[in-house]
Amino acid sequence: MLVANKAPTSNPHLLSWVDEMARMCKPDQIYWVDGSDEEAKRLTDEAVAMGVFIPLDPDKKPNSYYSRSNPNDVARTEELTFICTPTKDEAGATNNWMAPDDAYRKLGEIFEGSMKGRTMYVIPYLMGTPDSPFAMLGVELTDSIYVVLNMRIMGRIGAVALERLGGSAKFNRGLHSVADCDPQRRYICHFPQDDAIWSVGSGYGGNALLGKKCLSLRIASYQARQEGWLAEHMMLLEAESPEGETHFIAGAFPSASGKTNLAMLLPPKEFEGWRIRTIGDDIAWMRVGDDGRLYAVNPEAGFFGVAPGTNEHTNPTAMEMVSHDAIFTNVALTPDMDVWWEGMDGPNTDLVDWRGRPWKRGSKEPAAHPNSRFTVPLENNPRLSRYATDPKGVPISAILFGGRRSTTVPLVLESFNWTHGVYMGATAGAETTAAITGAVGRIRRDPMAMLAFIGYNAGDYFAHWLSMFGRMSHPPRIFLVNWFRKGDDGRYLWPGYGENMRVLKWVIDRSVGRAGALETPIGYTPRLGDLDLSGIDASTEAIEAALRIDPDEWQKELEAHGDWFDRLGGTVPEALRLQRRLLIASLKAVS
Ligand code: OXD
Ligand code: MN
Repeated sequence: MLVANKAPTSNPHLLSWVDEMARMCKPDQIYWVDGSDEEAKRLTDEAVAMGVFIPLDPDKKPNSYYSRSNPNDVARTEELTFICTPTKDEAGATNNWMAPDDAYRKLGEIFEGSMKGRTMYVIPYLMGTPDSPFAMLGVELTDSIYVVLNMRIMGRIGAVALERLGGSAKFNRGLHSVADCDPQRRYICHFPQDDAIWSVGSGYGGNALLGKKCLSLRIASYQARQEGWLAEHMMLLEAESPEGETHFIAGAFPSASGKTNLAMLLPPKEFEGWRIRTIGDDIAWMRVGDDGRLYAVNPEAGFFGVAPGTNEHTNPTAMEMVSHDAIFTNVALTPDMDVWWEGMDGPNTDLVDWRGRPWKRGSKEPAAHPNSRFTVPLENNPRLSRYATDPKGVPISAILFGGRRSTTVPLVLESFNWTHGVYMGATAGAETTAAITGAVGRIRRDPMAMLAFIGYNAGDYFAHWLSMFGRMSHPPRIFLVNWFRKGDDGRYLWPGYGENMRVLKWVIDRSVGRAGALETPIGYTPRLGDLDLSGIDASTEAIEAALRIDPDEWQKELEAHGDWFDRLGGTVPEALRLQRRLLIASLKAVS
């Protein structure tokens, strides 16, 4: 086997593992990634020469590249994602399960010789900053140059990770090969007990950038339970008031429900002097600090955001962020080598769509794939919080659990206490859309927005959340929010986007005990007068309807929570089952 460059480490654990994997995958050569700018330039030129990257117009999008994936490989494949624990019970009802030996054997057959004719890149990486006690170390072996160039943005790669690793054997072992990109031979397997990930047959983001969903959520959530912390699918933001008071808020929302937009919110003009700054848009790791508060870091070094729908109205910060030093995947290309996606103005000319076919305005099919993405470094965000890379993290004042519900769930509901807050997260859900198979309008329960990312049994995960209360002297308040409720006419009741600032302010004020609320049998809601609604472009009736709690709808909702818990089985904590019965009884008592 050719050696493209000399291994920059003498760590025997790492060297022998790389050797073993290379003997199975049989790449033509092995290349150790050092993470330098010089290397990034060289690999980018190589990606262009290979046709993996197409350079965009340097005046319109400086230092930016365009990439297309295989049309059969455009999204995370939850049905092909497995948690490989010795017993099925450890993986629980929400995960696909395979026995570790079976998984190693089955995937080993696909990995065998899968890198012939290709380079195996060795990417040592850190999630979290090098000086952070939170940081996690992984090494990803991949045959995809696209993965190397994206991991370079999403993690901290190369020398910085090797330095932190030293001679230790403790690092996540991630093996990835696009192989023949055959959906029939595509598996994303996690081995929590071995601290290992094997992903084969996909080159797409969440399946292939192993530091992201695989390590930072699935493997990390498993380790977090053992070590007493939380690894969550949450955005993180800093809110600074005109008086200079700062609060940090974490929010879990199902995929494609506006987490990125919330993390980059621009307050409406009535909130002059308020500043919302981004810490992260997808993942939060949270630990209890010495002062008994919950501290969060964003382990990622970049944003891997959904492009369609992003525009000057929904997210001006993101538009600025993607104007340079960006990688675009599966969006549409303009004739003058710029990018376009649905939700942007225009297009004023014909385009080339995400599959490389000519596309005309008015065409029925979208020009950009609905899950097309941009990848940019954190620093591209003009409103990045100065705490975004703080090694010890930021103290969280409030946690939001978001749903995506056209009925029942009010705009915002504060929990009575931690247990009730965990209950809200555990039962949150999103209505299925046409993009997800199954009946449209059905509720897909997505606990803490972690359905696809809990690396172990969901009931045990709830128990872990409940147990965190005992570690904190100053726990954050927990709120359920829903920006998506609709009126009888099918229109959204709440204007959303920047206007969500009005809800954030109430949440902050509640967390320091200076805002009023109405106590209902299922939680606290703001009365109209408790929200700052000055200048809002929505009718009083619509806002009242957005806040309304309908006892009949809630009786049905609480029944449905029971079905959900039954589906999860015996590990659902008794405290949550009793919480449900208490809510039902309280509601009945007043109706
Ligand atoms: C993501 C997702 O890619 O949640 O962030 O699907
Ligand atoms: Mn996500």
